[in-house]
Amino acid sequence: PKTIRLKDYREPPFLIDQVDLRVELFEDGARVHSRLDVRRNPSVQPESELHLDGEDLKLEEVTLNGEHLSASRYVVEDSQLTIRDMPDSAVVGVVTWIKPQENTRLEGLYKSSGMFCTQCEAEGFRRITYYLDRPDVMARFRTRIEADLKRYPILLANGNEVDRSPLEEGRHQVTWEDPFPKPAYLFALVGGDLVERHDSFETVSGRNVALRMYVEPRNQEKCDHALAALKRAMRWDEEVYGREYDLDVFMIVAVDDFNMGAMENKGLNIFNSSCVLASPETATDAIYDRIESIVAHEYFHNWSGNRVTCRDWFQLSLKEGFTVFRDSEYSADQGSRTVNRIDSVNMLRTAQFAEDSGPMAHPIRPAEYMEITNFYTVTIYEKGAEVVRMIHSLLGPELFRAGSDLYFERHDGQAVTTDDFVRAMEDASGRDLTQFRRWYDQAGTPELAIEDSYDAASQTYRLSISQSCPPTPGQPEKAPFHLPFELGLLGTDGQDLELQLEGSEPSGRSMVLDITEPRQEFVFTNITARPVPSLLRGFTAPVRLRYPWTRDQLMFLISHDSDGFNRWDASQRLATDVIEALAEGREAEVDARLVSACSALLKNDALDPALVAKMLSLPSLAYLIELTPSADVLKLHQAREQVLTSLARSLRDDLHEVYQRHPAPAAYRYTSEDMAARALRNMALAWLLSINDEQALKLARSQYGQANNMTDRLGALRAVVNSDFAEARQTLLDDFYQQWQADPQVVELWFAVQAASPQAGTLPHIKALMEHAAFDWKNPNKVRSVIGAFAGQNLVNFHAPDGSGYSFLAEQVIRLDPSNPQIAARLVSPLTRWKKFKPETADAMQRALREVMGQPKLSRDTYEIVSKGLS
Ligand code: BAL
Ligand code: ZN
Repeated sequence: PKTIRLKDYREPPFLIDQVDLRVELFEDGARVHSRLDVRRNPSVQPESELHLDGEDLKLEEVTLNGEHLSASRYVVEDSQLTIRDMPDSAVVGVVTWIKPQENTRLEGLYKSSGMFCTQCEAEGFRRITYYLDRPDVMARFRTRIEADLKRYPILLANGNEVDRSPLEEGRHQVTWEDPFPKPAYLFALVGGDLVERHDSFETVSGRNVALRMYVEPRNQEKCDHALAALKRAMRWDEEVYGREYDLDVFMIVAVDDFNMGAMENKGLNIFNSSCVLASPETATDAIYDRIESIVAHEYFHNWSGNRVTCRDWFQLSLKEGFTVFRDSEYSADQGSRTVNRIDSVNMLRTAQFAEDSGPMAHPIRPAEYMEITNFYTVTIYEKGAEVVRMIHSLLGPELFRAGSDLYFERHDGQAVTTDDFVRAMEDASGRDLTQFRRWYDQAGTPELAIEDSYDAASQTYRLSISQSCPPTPGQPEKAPFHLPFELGLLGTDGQDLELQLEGSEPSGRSMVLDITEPRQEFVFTNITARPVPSLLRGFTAPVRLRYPWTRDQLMFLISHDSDGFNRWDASQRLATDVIEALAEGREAEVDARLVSACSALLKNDALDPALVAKMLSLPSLAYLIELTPSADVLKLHQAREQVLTSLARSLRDDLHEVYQRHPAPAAYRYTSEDMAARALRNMALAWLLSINDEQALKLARSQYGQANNMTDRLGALRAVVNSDFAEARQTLLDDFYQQWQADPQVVELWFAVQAASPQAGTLPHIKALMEHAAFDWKNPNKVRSVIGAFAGQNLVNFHAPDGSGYSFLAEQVIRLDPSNPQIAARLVSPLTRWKKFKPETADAMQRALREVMGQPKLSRDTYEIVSKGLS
């Protein structure tokens, strides 16, 4: 496969102003009639040939200004249609025949549970018709869809509906017009027998927007949460960013078979069912939160992505990083800001740091790719959001808002670059972000090493911060980054000290330092005793932080830090330190200080219970592996289990007390308060079942039976499944399936609980799940909930010492690759992390990768990941 490079970017030689599509949907295929108003791009060197992208299309007709083109005027190749002697402007007509029914890649137009739907980002539109399928070609679309009226009463496309009429033979047509020029990746079309849920929203300027959600009839009770979240997000974007919605209608469609979470098509967002449908009985709190943030994310794209879009796919983080930052701030404003930040950072430090230290490490603006769908990564999204967050911290909220206003105003209707975004921030703020731009083209996670000293005589405290960044593929050396670093200093009473840098005015009790040099020193004055530093408060930069806190200092921060995030971080560092010491055999017993810290947390009524639950959660095995240079998974797992069971034994009474103190209310409410109570209750249950506590088993059975919501039901089920109570495990699993087998989303939870269980998740069991009637190779959610959950969450079984987990995964990837390469490429990535593990493990992982690599006809998607994984 060919490597595509940013440095080769050229403006398109032709532009398209208007697209008229007529899409005829049939049971054996679809015919697409397209008319493109094409003109030569005046700002580039003229080319005589027009090259249109196309894949898996059967070309039926080509016309130029309505005249049939003779065979000598055009050439059809594998992935393009070339028209020779193209005039300066012309209407290009193309008719293609496609087979949505056979489209298992789920890119372009396909069928899912009887409905037609599309996914065009990044390069799916070329699987519908021949087109200049690149984001810098923006056109106005008019879309006429024709289909059988009975089977497909609902026909949707982007924009506003402008016409509908019956046709012969029981068919009908609906025509849509989108007044906003857009790239083809934002095109969407839906045809199906769906029910419609209505709502409405009055914008800040008083315009009424019809909100409509389209779902299969069985899901009509599951729309309330998404619609409520949508309205909250619309209001928030007006208030926080001054962004108003711009069409008369905003539509959401839920689809069962979907490669991603959702897609921001203009005016017609299409969602994976699992990211939009919820009822208290079927969705957990985590799913409610996920829906809240994804609905907001897709809606926010209307400005950050659609009105202002990307020039090319190297700029993907322009819209994704910014939009993730926007949605995470939105979520923070809905519930607990601290807990929200903890969740984001936890995922960043576990998944993104791992990616950034592996073979697929890439800057948030990559320089090259083979297959762009491989770059919808935690780096582009989550690290991209952290980079925007740093701009926000460096500029402050007012100047950041001025920058975003300028960006939207300056670039509305354009396809632009990350550099345009940074320039708008600079121009609005007067700040120089030249050095800061390195975040866009240097990969890798910077490391900050902190040293300090206290001088009692002069009452000064000296802090030195050194930064470095390890090499990443193609980037052996890194220049220093510019980053904001927030800190506080705790006095002996646990209070934040007044901070005053030598030669400066006092600057409050928490301050943000500008870090730009390889090494910088800061001297704080009037410090009367050696303080405990609280560093990188709120995680102001995506870096690894090294400072030799003692366990006593961490205990002190856990009890006193005024920064909630750092309180949590201290709890994680303490637990990590204890687990690592056990895993390495440096200590044999669990440090009593950890037990006493947890005991104090369990009894603490003053702290937000949601924060308490987070602080009590032990670092995940994935995170522990990420921190360890040559990880021995089994040893880390055993050490972590030893800590868990020892805590549960020592704190048994406290845990029972916590469980009783947080009873389930009569009705489910999606509030921070109730979610925190559920989190604590279910954590206590899981801990108690980890020591096979008989009384807890009774509680779990009764919670499972009486729960009025899926968080509690699944919490009880998971705790039992992960315990040694084999009989109860089977009884509850059988009961759960009996009760919920008709609901695919709940069945996915049922699969995932088993596939991720360190107990039940042995390979034969996983294989049995794949033979289950409810498993479906064509449905990405099912594949993810069994194979993905096994390889991504069941680390102790996936990394079984005999290597069986690796060859199993290789086998599944090989099987999936021909039908859905996007999913196959995602699934294979855990194997590419082999450098993290001890040598025998690393060898076995590479062998599995080579097995995949040895397959003839590997997709471009999987080839890129595996070949980079082996290098
Ligand atoms: N643009 C792909 C899905 C999303 O990030 O919203
Ligand atoms: Zn997005």
